[in-house]
Amino acid sequence: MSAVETQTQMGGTNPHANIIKFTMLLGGVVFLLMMVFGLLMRAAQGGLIDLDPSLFYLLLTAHGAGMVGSAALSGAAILWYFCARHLDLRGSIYLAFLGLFLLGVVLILGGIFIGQYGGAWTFLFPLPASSGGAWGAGAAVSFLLGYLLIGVGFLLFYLEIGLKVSARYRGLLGGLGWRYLFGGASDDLPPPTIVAASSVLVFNTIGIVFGAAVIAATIVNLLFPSFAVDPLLAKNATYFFGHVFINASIYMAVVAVYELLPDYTGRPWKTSKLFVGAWAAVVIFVQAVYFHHLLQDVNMPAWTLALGQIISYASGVPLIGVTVFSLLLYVKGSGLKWDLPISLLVLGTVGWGIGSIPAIIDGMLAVNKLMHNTQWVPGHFHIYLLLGEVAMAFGFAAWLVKDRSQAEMSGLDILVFRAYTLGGVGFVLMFLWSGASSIPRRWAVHYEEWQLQSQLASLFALVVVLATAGMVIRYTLSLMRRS
Ligand code: HEM
Ligand SMILES: [Cu+2]
Repeated sequence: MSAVETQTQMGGTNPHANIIKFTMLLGGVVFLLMMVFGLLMRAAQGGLIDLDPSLFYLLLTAHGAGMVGSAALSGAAILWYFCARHLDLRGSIYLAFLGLFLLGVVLILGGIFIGQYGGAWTFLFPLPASSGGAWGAGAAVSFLLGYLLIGVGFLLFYLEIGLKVSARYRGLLGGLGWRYLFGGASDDLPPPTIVAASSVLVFNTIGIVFGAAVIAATIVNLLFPSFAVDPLLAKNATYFFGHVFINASIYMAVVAVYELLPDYTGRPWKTSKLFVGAWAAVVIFVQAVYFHHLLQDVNMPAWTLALGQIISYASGVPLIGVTVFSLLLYVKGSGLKWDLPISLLVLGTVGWGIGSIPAIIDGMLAVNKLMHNTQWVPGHFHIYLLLGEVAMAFGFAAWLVKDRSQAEMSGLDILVFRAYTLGGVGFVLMFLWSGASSIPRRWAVHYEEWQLQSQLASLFALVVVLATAGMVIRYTLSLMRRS
């Protein structure tokens, strides 16, 4: 064990604790604000409020980019915090990452709310350039430059983890644990956190590089329209990036479960062959399955669509299976005392697992033809984000400020947890029901026959917003009390 390991694992303080606490505050506040935007959109679809359609698309863009951004930021903070238990990471790199991230956010917000860019977080070419007069090229450039800065920040972030993993575990292969899979010795095996970190840094770095390439090309095209971009190629790169990036946020956050559950159950989460194998499968498949975003593109070669269908979502299944199953085994009979952090972490893991089911369904060609542009799609990803990544992030945040002398869950904590869970479940079910009723996604205005689902969903969303506000306030108060 290195000095860092002994110091931090034996209850000492994590050298990055303060900046991570600040990051989680930032992430929590943005999650809350973006949820309010979501509530406004859903209420408008339900005819409960009057929202100008052009404003709806600004909110939709901000909601998508803000939520994905906060998920990535909170996931990264979790990963950094726990990697620092095993590696000697440089705080200055994290500061540079956070600085670039915030600068990116400013450019994105400026592009949306000052420049009126409303082309959705997926910036699908040629939409940024063909606004029909709704926004100018400058707004789209600002939005895309913001993404680019965030991407550069992430590359720095992963480079630092990659360097330190390589130095400590004899190369990245050592960190991934792949030698062990093929008969290598089991001594000096990396802990689960390092296996996860190494895997995510490999596929997310590749994803970000593709994203940066297409963003750079789009920016050049916006400034010099004669510079042609192949739309199908751009779509491939964009969805490769988007798919990998949002998945990476969950794969980073789940590290909190590997590291914190043992505190509660007294049973360490071990690196097994199955565990290493499941993560190895993720590294390959999470990249290979982005084709499921192109099932509607008839001009794609048939084999790519077949691939998208066959391995579709099989990418996540081994890992989700292993993680959810192990979690249940660890919890069962361990006599663990439930508090808010561990309840949220378990909810996040189970929500992530459940959310993969409607995703697999949508990954089937026959279903996709029918469901793809319906609210079935936001239905499935709100399960593994709202009830997955975000629950894990709030669980981790609550653990950061946990009062070690108080083991019981207060009445208020129970109320907040139940409201978040039940509100969240109701909210996502309304999306799935809407999708099954063929209600399209991304429509600012809904027919009256479609409005019941949105109205009920707005009610559930309000409950989620209130519960989340409760968690953010609780976190802020605990932070203030401790300092
Ligand atoms: C109270 C919580 C939330 C509410 C009320 C809400 C509401 C909405 C609504 C109404 C839409 C548009 C649906 C449509 O296409 O017709 C949407 C889309 C979306 N939401 Fe949420 N949402 C919530 C939480 C989240 C969370 C936690 C995340 C991720 C961490 C998230 C990520 C997204 C994304 C990526 C989109 C797609 C945007 C697009 O189509 O361009 N949402 N949400
Ligand atoms: Cu995908």
